[in-house]
Amino acid sequence: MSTETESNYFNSYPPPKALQRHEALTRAFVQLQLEQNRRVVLVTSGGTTVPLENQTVRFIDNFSAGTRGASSAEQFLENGYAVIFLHRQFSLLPYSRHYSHSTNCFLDFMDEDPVTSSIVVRKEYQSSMRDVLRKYRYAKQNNLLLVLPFTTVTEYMFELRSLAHLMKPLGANALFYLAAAVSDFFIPRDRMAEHKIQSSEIPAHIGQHQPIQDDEVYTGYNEDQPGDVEKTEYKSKKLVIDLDPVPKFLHRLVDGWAPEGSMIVSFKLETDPTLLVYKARTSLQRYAHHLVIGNLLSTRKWEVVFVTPEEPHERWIRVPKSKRSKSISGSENQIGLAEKILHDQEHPDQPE
Ligand code: PAZ
Repeated sequence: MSTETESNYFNSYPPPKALQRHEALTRAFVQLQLEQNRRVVLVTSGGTTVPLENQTVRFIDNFSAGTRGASSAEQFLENGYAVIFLHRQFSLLPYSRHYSHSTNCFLDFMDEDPVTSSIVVRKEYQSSMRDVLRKYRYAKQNNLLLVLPFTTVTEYMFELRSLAHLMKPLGANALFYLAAAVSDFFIPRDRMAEHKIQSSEIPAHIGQHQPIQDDEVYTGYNEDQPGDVEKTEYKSKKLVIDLDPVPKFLHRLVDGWAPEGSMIVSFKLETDPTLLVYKARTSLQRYAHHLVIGNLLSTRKWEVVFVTPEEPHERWIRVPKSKRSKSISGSENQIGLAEKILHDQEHPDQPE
C-alpha cells in the first residue's frame, strides 16, 4: 500500500463510529504504561467481515474464533506486558474464553447448592477457575488489558492505523502481534449496494435497487399473486460477487504507522503444506518485519513455524501429543520464543 493508496482507501470510508472512543481509551492506556515503563503489545484477533451491502444484511466471514489471539494475550500478560486486545466483536476474549462458547459453556461449570440455593462453581472446577479469576482480576485492577472490538475489515484497518500511531511514544517497548485473520478481498465502497441485495426482479418503479449481473429461472410460487395456488414461473437472480484485493497494510505498518524500534510479528495461514514456508518467507522479505508465524488450518493448534530473517530462518514448534488437549493453541511456547527473539535483538551480545 503506497501512501497514495492509503489515503484513497481511508478517504473513501467514514471512520468507524467507535474509533474516537477507542483512541481516547488507547491514549490513556499508553500513557499509563509509559509511566510504568511497561512493554505494550497490540494483539489482533479473530476474523474480519466483508459486507456485501452498505446497510449490511449479508457479509463474507472466515473461520477464526480468536483462540490464538485470546490465549496469546493471556501469555503476554503473564510475561509482564500490557495488552491492547483488538478483536472481532463476540470472538473469544482472554480469560473468559475458558468459560464461553458452546464447547465451554459457563453453565456447565455451575451448580445450585441444595441447602442454600446459592449458585456455586462445581467442586472439580474450583481450582482452575480460581486461577483464571485471579489472573483476570489482576489484569483489570492494574489496567493491563484494554479490550477493543471491530467487525469489518475496514474497521480493522482504521483501528490498526490509529492504535499504531498512538503507540509511537512507546518506541521499542511496543510489539505488534497480528493474529487476526484479515480478509484478502473486499467490495470497494463505490461498488457496494446500499440496500439488501434482492434475489428476484423488482419492478423499475419501486425502490432503487442495483441490478444483479446474471439471472436464472426456477419454478416457485409467485408471491405477487397471494392465494393463487397455481405454480407460475418467475425469475430468481443469481448473485455474482466481484471482489477487489484488500490493500496490503503490513508495508505501511512497518514503514510508517508503527513506532521506530518496535517489533512486528505477523501470522500466515495456509491449507496447502507445500506453500506455507514459501508464503511466510515471501511475506518476511516483502515487508521486512521481524517474524512470521506460519500455521496450517488443520494443525494450527499443535504446530507453528517461526520464520525469521536471522538463522536458522525456520523453526518448527510442536506441542507434544501428550500435552495437546491441555494446550492453549501452543501459545506458551510461541511467546517464549518471541520473547527470546525480542531479547536477542535488543541485546545481541547478552545471554538471556
Ligand atoms: O482464531 P483461531 O485460533 O481459530 O485461528 C488463528 C489463526 C489461524 C487465524 C492465526 O493463527 C493466523 O494465522 N492468522 C493470520 C491469518 C492470515 O491472514 O493468514
